[in-house]
Amino acid sequence: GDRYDVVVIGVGGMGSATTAHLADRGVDVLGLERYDVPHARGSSHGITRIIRRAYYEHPSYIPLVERAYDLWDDLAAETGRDVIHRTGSIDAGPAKSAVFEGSLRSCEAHDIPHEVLTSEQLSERFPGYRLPDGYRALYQPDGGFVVPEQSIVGHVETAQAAGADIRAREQVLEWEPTSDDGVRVETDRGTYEAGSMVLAAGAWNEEFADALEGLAVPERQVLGWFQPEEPSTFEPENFPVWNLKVPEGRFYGLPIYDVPGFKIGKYHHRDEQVDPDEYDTEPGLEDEQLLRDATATYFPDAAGPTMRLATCMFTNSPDEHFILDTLPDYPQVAVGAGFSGHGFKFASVVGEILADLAVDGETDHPIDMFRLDRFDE
Ligand code: PYC
Repeated sequence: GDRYDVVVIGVGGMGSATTAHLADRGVDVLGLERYDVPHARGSSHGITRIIRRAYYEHPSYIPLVERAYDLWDDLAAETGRDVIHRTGSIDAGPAKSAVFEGSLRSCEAHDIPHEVLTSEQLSERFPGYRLPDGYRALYQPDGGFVVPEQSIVGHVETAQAAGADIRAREQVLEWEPTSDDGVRVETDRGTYEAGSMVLAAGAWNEEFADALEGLAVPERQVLGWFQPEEPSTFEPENFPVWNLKVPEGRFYGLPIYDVPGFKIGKYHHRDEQVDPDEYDTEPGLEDEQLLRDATATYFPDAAGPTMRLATCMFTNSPDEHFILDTLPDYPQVAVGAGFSGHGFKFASVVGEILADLAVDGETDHPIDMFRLDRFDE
């Protein structure tokens, strides 16, 4: 079979960025994608994906998101593609909620510009929001969204221009280590050998490494777009992206962009763990109602007719923090997994980290928190 320096399994958000970084370094890289480039069966579609510096999940993400912003700007400049938009971001909830308090803590720890608004001040400034009295909202002006399909195509074009081979509709069946500490990868079309390998297969990662068993669990999600009464209220200039903790759960949403509707989703939508090849990709009425109810309560002017619904997947790790590492038994295999519903914004920097791990076995980026050994008993 053919020989490469690195084979990347999965050419979605993370894998496409990885191929671009590797090719840019002069590494001979093959990217293998089971479906299309891009496709809508995984976790790298849906037209808009939130990016935010106010990282309530943990301050350790902030150095990575800062680098991700720079790399998204570089990709936009290099390709001329519509990759990133800045709308500002809102992280809101009761004054004592992890979403609000966590984002405030992260901004304070890293000197990130921000403002704290009451529910009333928020609605005055951005009239689309109607939060309960007593809630707090952190506004961070650099928040916004990344356009996933454009990002993937941009990274693939960049990779190809630097000599990468990218192949869609080619399914990896299995891989094995070789006696020279490389890998052999068998697909439904051929066999390849390489010095190292990157697992960037999203919801399919678990199939390729015993060490990931139970640590990267696919979950069905649903996105909804509803027509606002007055569209301008929900256009990017007037409506920051948001994360919101309310009694019904944790929701997120984005302004109108490319679909004639306000976009909303709920984290862990209906808690449905799924097989990525078998799940119901068709949204149903129950899915829609859950998103419509939250829209009617907290964004009443956006709760008009349904414009679009889509499913996608989270791939959850046990602590909902990322997995970025090499495999314990196979240092020639780098893994990006378990992004737990908040990874896409980092794809540009994850590509850089996985390229580092594939070439050098290590990275200068601060990834200690994301190592696999945190799950060891
Ligand atoms: O990280 O802000 C986020 C996000 C929105 C939807 C899923 N994750």
